[in-house]
Amino acid sequence: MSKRVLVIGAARSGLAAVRFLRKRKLEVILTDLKMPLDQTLLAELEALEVDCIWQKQPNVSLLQPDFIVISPGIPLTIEPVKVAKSLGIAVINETELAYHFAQSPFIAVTGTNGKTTTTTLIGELFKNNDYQVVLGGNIGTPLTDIVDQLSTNDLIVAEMSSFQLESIADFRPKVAVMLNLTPDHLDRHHDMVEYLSVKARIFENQNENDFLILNQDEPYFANLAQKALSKVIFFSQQNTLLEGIYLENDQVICAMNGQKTVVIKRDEIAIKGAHNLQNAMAAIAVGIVMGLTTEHIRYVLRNFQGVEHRLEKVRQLNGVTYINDSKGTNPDSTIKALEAYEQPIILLAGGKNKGSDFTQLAHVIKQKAKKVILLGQSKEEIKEALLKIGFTPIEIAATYEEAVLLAQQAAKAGDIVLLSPACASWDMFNSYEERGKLFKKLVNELI
Ligand code: UMA
Repeated sequence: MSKRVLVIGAARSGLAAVRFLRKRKLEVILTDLKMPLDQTLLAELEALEVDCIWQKQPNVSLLQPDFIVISPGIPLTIEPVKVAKSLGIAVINETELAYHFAQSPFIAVTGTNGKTTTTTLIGELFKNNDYQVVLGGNIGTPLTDIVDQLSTNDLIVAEMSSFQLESIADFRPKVAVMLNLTPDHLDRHHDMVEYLSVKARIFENQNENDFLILNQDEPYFANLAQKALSKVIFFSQQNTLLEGIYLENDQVICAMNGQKTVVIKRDEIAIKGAHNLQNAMAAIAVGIVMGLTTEHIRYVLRNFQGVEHRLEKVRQLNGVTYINDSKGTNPDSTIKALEAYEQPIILLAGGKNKGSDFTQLAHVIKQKAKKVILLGQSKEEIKEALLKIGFTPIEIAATYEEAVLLAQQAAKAGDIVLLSPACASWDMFNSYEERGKLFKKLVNELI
């Protein structure tokens, strides 16, 4: 008898899971609290013979699925998951599903910030290197969309969010990377202890044949190495290491198996800023443990220009540079963006707060920004944090159109207009990509 799977969430992850499961002839029930408006999608689901339950939570006791695939954005506290757990029904996510069917090894990257840049950079390292390499996961492409294209000789580089790691079971990457940890998603994970323990699941199934690349400068990671069965490779901007990747006289050094090699000079790395050095060092460690030459790694690092929506230069107009950092979805990420520039900054911020506190961000804004334009659900909260420390050049905008015009009016030649919201996009958009694309469109229309 064919297995029956309940897929919860009919957006990117859920729909990919549905197509993947139907391809394997499993019976699928798809549910979502919203009914899709896209008629082509509804017709496709009908053609795929998927049973759909819209606009209510599914009754798991009644449906009796063999297992559930839940979308990452849905918290595990919803009633159907509670019922499933009480009935002993496994709840996994689509990454875990992809993992079960994948023949290729996984390199998995997690951390609060820098995941997308590091994942993309690792992808670049392995391109043209006899591997077929694909990127997926939190970066936007569901992993079930790509696993079938690859063989045992290829590589999957997966960006893994805490939401995805929360519902893995057997997921075991050949190389796991942990970049950093700062407060984020605390509306779902409650506190930093829980957030760290979810992130640390990335290496829970690894064994001595696998690698864990760990940022030694991250205080939250201090006790993780001893919990890992895999071989731990540290990287550090602060300490000299007997083994690992570290910085010495502004050069990135790789110390491995008793040998010390200069990988690259810091200023040769095309992506700038201390946070990008962290990303580059993690990627170097991955390249080294996977057998790439330092010459090749150096070549890629000299040429890699970064990713869309992350400190992305949109345009220069009348001497003002417009930067899209829509991927700055938590305060720490926006702090890093502000710190990356020396010029006066007009900051566009605000969106859906994920349980963050804006006090530290307010202090950095006071040092780095000449004006802040606030939008979205969290605008009053950020305004309050700024006023509390005496920063007053604040304007509130109702729309992105208004915010971009206000920024243009306030900017003088030599200034930076920076969109780095410090919040999720979900109050006004479906994704940070949609938010970034609108910002870029509006900036490109300015005269
Ligand atoms: N829904 C229900 N029941 C509920 C709650 C929601 O049915 O109780 C439905 C919603 O109506 C909606 C769907 O669930 O239709 C949304 O699912 P989702 O939020 O998981 O969205 P997807 O489009 O499937 O995107 C997900 C990831 N989203 C999140 O983790 C929030 C994407 O990460 C990822 O790229 C994609 O899968 C493909 O793997 C985005 C993200 O914002 C980039 N990630 C967070 C971040 O980076 O901070 C973690």
